[in-house]
Amino acid sequence: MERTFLAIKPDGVQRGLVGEIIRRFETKGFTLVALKFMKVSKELAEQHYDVHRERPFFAGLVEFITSGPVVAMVWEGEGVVASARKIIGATNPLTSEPGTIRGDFGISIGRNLIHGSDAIETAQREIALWFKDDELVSWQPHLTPWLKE
Ligand code: DAT
Ligand code: MG
Repeated sequence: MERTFLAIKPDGVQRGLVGEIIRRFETKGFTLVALKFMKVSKELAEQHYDVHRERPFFAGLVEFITSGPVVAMVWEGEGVVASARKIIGATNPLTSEPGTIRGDFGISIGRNLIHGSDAIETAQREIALWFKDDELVSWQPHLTPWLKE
């Protein structure tokens, strides 16, 4: 089953949006597989954002993501990677569609509330980076027959 990695960034935590953000994935019908509240080390932040290492905003991004606690999560479901990206919205909250998390709650690209994996392969890499195998919980929600035929 397809899985994605999501992380509520320090601004989402500081602004008291943890419940609101998790609710959107939960009520959509995706399945929570793992969740932890944690401070991010510089090493983990740099590995997570490795593809952006040469970008001018890299240092600021690492500083921001390590500046306070985050909520790291794995969610499961058919098409969850692309669907979660839609629920999250475009990278710059100023132009994200209303109805998306970033569109509803943000105004700045450097404070865009949540990370979501951008592809299935990226999700696999990020899940392995942030979670140990025994932190991932496989379970069968009783809701499933009411969500899909
Ligand atoms: P996304 O988080 O939508 O996948 P991304 O992978 O292109 O976006 O960039 C990772 C994060 O880096 C993004 O959430 C916010 C920050 N970022 C991206 N472009 C930026 C820019 N031009 N200035 C400042 N921060 C930026
Ligand atoms: Mg990205």
